[in-house]
Amino acid sequence: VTSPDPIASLVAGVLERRPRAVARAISAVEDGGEPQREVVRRIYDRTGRARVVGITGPPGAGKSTLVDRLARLFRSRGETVGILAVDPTSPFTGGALLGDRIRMQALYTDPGVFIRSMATRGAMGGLAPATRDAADVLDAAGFDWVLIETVGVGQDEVDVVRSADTVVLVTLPGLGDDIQAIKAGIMEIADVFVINKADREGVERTARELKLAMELDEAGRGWVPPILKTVASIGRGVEEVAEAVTRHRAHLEASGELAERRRAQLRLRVETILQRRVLSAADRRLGLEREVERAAAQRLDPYTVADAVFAGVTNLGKQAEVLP
Ligand SMILES: Nc1nc2c(ncn2[C@@H]2O[C@H](COP(=O)(O)OP(=O)(O)O)[C@@H](O)[C@H]2O)c(=O)[nH]1
Ligand SMILES: [Mg+2]
Repeated sequence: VTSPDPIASLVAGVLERRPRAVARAISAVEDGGEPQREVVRRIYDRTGRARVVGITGPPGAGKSTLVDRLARLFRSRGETVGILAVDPTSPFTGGALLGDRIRMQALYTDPGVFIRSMATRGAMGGLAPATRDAADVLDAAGFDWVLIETVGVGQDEVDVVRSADTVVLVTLPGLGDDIQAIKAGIMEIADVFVINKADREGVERTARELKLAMELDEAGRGWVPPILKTVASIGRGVEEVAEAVTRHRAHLEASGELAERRRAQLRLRVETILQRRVLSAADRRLGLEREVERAAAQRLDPYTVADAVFAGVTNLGKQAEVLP
């Protein structure tokens, strides 16, 4: 890099939607530290325009296939699409059949599409923050849509999905008990339900089960999540999914809920950054591990130890020495 301010040229490239700059900016937010913060600081006022959609559900449900179909549909309307894949079993990361990868390859050559798989390990500031920041990068780059694919398990993944304006839960017929598993955490935040592989048996039953599970927490939502059936592999029902997502966005805007969600998202991000920063300061600067060992030897209670460590962190903060 020849520029005296590498982040500035990187950010300029992002705003011009240059693929290499977008890719490098996303690497920067994955690597953590000052570059991560600086990239987000400088692009943030250019974000907020993209429609951010989280696509979640169990492995093999057809999320990648649906994302692929949605991307094609949006492109056929002249809209641009950024895709973030957080799923380690995703074709983007080489987990699936060769055919899928070849299919995705066609999209790679289209400058209106940017596809990136997030490192599920090694994001220094955490996977969820890195993914949200990457979505910001795509948003600032002017992509009309940001599609985030992720398997819906674990707190990290739930946090990723929470940073979307619209959450699409993709499931498949015959999940049975798995619906109970999905329920924990994701079900409550799904805005659109998709039963993919509707070419298989058991679609109606799964639809009934979903509807039952949903009705329990439907009250007062103001938005009744539609249950759609798709055969993503041949594109059937994909227009309806796009339509539902668009309708949901309109609902968010009309009801004022969009601003509310964005506030909640910001809060979640700030909380995550704070948690990590306090822990990291305690760990790296105050020798948390050593403290714990000493406390264990002296049989100190956890509150006393936490008080002492927290006092140390507060002190670091006063000295403006809080860590990345
Ligand atoms: N029968 C059937 N197969 C599908 C459908 N959608 C996707 N598949 C296949 O299911 C497999 C898993 O799909 P994939 O999109 O990778 O699922 P993901 O793990 O949720 O991303 C792939 O072999 C797809 O070709 C569908 O609607 N019907
Ligand atoms: Mg996938």
